[in-house]
Parts: sequence; C-alpha cells; structure tokens
Amino acid sequence: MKKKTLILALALAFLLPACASPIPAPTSTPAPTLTPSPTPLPSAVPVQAITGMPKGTDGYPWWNDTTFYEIFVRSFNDSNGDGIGDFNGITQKLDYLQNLGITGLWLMPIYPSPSYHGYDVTDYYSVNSDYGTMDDFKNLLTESHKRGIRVILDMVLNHTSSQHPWFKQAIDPKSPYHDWYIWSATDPGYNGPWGEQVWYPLNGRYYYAIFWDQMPDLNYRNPAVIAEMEKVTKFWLDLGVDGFRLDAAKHLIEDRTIQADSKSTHEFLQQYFAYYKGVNPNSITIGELSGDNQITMAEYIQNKQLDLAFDFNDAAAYLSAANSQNASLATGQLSFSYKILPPLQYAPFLTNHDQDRLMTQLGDNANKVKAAASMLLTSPGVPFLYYGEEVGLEGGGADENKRRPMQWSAEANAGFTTGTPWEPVGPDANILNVAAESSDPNSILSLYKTLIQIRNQHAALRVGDMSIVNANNPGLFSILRVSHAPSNNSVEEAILVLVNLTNAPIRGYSLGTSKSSLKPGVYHVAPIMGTGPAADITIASVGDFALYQPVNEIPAYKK
Ligand SMILES: [Ca+2]
Ligand SMILES: [Ca+2]
Repeated sequence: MKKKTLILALALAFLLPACASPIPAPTSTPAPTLTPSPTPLPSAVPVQAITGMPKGTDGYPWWNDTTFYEIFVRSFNDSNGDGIGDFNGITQKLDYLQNLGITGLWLMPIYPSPSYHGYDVTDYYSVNSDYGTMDDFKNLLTESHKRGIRVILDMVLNHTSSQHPWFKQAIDPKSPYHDWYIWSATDPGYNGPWGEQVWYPLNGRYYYAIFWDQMPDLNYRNPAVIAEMEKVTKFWLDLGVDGFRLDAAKHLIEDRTIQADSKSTHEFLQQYFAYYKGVNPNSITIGELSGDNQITMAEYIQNKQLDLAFDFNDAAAYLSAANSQNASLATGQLSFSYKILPPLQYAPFLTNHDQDRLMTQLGDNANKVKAAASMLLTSPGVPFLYYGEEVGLEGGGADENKRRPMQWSAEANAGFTTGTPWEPVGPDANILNVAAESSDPNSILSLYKTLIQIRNQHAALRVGDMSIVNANNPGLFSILRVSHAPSNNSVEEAILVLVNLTNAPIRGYSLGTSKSSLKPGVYHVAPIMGTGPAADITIASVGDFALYQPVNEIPAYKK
C-alpha cells in the first residue's frame, strides 16, 4: 500500500479544488522500483470513496461512512400546498440531498401526535396524516435507499402522549394498562432533574411525567411495555428503516429519585440492543444523552446499549472555538472524546432542533459558520447536520423558531409551500436559500457540499485516527487524520486539516506534533482544498514532526 499524504488547507476564503496525489519520497535509500522521475504536481486522488449505499470502510460499520441530516418533516418541503411539510416533499428533495453528499436521514417523529413537534405519540404503528400516508412514507424509504441514503426514525420510548389510548385506559386503576405507566397513591414529593414537577394528580392518584404533564412516562418495569415497544421496533425495521434516534435515552427507567442514567436504564438498553440487532444486525441506535459527559456516554456504547451517542460536548466546543476564534477550545474537547469513547463511535454535530440555530449562535457571521462546519466535517465520529444549517437558517428562543420552514428559494415562503406555511419563514430567506447559494461558490452551501463530498471521497476523514497538531497560533485549527488497512495496519491515507478560524490571513505559523501513526519518511503534500503547491513534510521516528509550514499563508474565508 502506497503511503499518501494529503493536505486539506481549509482557508476561510479559498476553496480551490486543487487535487493531487502524493507519492512518498523515500528518506534515504530509494526502493529499487521507485525510479527517480520528475515530480509532477501531486494530485489528491480519492482514497476509498463511497459509492452507493455506504458499507463501511476498514472494518468500521456503515455509519462511520455516513453523513446524517436531521429533518423536521413539518418544515422541510410541502408537496401539496397545505403549508405543512410532508413525506412526498422530502422525496422531491432527495436529489438535492444526494447531490449534497448526504448518506443518512434522521426524521424527527413521524407518528400521529396532538403536538406540532410530534414527541408525544398517540400511535406508534402509523404515520401522522399531516405528513402523508404510509405508502408515501414507504416510497420515501425506497427512493432514499435507491440514492444510497439510509433513513432512521426518532423513537420516543420514554413516554407517550396523554392522549394515547393506552394512557386514557390507564387512568382506571382496574385497567390492564394502568401498570403501563408509573403511579403513586400519594404525592412522592420530589422534583425532576431540572427541579421541575414530575408527579401529577389524576383521578385520585399521581402519575410520573419527567418532561411535561401531557407526556406520561411509560413503565419499563412492566414486561408488557417492553414487549410492546419491541414490537413497535420490529414493525419499523421490517418496513425497511435503518434504525432509530432514541429520544431521552438516559431517562427511560427511574431508580426512585435517580431519574437519569440509572442502572435500570443501562440494563434495559442492553436488552433492547440485543433485541433490535436480532431483528436486523445492521440497524443502529443513536442515543440522546444530553448533559452526560464522555465517561457516562462511553458506558452506554462500550457495553452494547447504544451504537452511538450524540456528542453534545463536542458540539458546544466547535461553537466556542468558532465564536472565540480559538482552536484550543475545540481540540481539547475533541481529543478527550477521541480518547474516552469507543473508536469513532459517537456522533458530533453543531446544533439540533432543541438549540438556537448555528447561524444565530454565531452572531449571523457566515464565516464563523463556515469555520464550524469545516471543523465538524473533518473530525472523527459520525457527523449529523440539522436541516437548513447548510444555507445559514436563523432562529432562536422559542422552539418553533429553531424549526422554521427550509429556505429553498427567494420565491414566496422561501419556496417551501405554495400555501400558507404552518410557521413563517425566517429572516433573510431571500438571500439565505438553496437556489441563491447553489450558484455562489463562496456560499455556506457550497462549502458544506465540498466538505461532505471530500469526506465521502477520503477514508482518512471518515475512519482515520486523529492526532492534534500544534499550530503555534490560537486561530489555526489543525488535526491529522490517518487511515490504516485493517489487514496489516499500513497507512492508507493521511489528511492534514488546517482551518483558519479568524477573519484575517494567518502567516508565520508552525505545525508540529509529538506523535502520530505516520511512518517515518518524507512525503509530498497535495492540497485537496486551498492553495498549492505545498512543502514536503518530514516525519520522524514516532510519527512526529516539527516546524512544518506547508504554505506561507492560510487565507481567511471570503465573505
Ligand atoms: Ca403538505
Ligand atoms: Ca422514564
């Protein structure tokens, strides 16, 4: 296997698609087969590019080859003019998503629900009629798979709607459904993890609801509940979905006043993991463990309770680094995640549907958005994007503002609907939209597309190991990603990531690291993005290098 080093100079302005493939220059004694030849400008050829449905690279599972995209169905695209996004609307936009390089979708809850967001479910076996029919959903699934895009669903195990027929019957203590929920004859008198009320009086008794009185928690100490939710799980897997995002995964079972990460929750998820893998060994769960640290997250993953967990800490770190233009705020957290969590089995992101929009958190500064995206999409783990992030959707405060209609064009209602949108489109929809940004090579969208496609083309970014590179400049984010052939551990591909987080060119920097998995030698370096040609790099005995400056200047992104 040839050693290859590629440099990814991600400058906040230069997106030169220069490509070239480097050949290692032997340090001392050239191998006889390597004839000294005039060195052409090295070109960065794709290494282990994804084609079709991601299957996994270098022994990693398929999800390590996947860039996921979270969709709030109500807000993505309305196909029939009723102002509500729907399954057929998503199907119409699958070519857009495929073109962007997306290989996985997470659909927020698609089940019948009295709420606009859908996290209070009234029937786990059907779809919300606002979004279309089951046939529409099946068509979306088929068309996604045809384009190499897997689909996972939001699975709300912790609670149902108070309008669910199970709960309506459960109110009667004599009903067999009574024990499907959590009751007390008297008020136990304690509050929830956020100090909130969790016990609510009803019909002379009290029921437990960690989030909201209209979302009563299911009782997973009742085997009938476990059996039913396993049946739900099998129903959707048999239909062809590829897995689930597990809502509130850390709150499933309470050990008295321990209402998060309880021993019982860990035990339940271990059993659930074995169950869904038994139905489909390739299916996946990604847990929402908001607020947990890396050590707690690791317990779920290494003990086969979840395949992945969202990394809220990496998310916060990317935003801090982008906002403060200080790379160490990201690299410190990234190396902690990389060290503590099972290899690459976590899901970093920037923001999700519960958080203020990326653009809003970064002060409507498109360059900071580009910097954050550049860090996320070159880093270890399985990246998740939130719909609209790629065009700079804005919004914060009330949840509805974080979940506004997607901005497709400068037409009425941002091209989301021909009717009246369920929620008004955001500000700046006439500028920040897919149509406008598609034709602008310096747009946020163009950068996202380039980054996702580079990740799809290069194994080092998807499954490479990671070394933090000291850049001797706080504004320069630098990591080294190296992928290895599983058979003999030889280096397949190496990518040096450089992201200028500041609004000015960076000169006079110097890169070094005390250790990496690169073998000693001198390597040619070819730009994937950014300016070239780049200086050769000399790797010493333990993969270390020092005082390296591939190019004189790392430019700032163009506005
Ligand atoms: Ca509709
Ligand atoms: Ca619970």
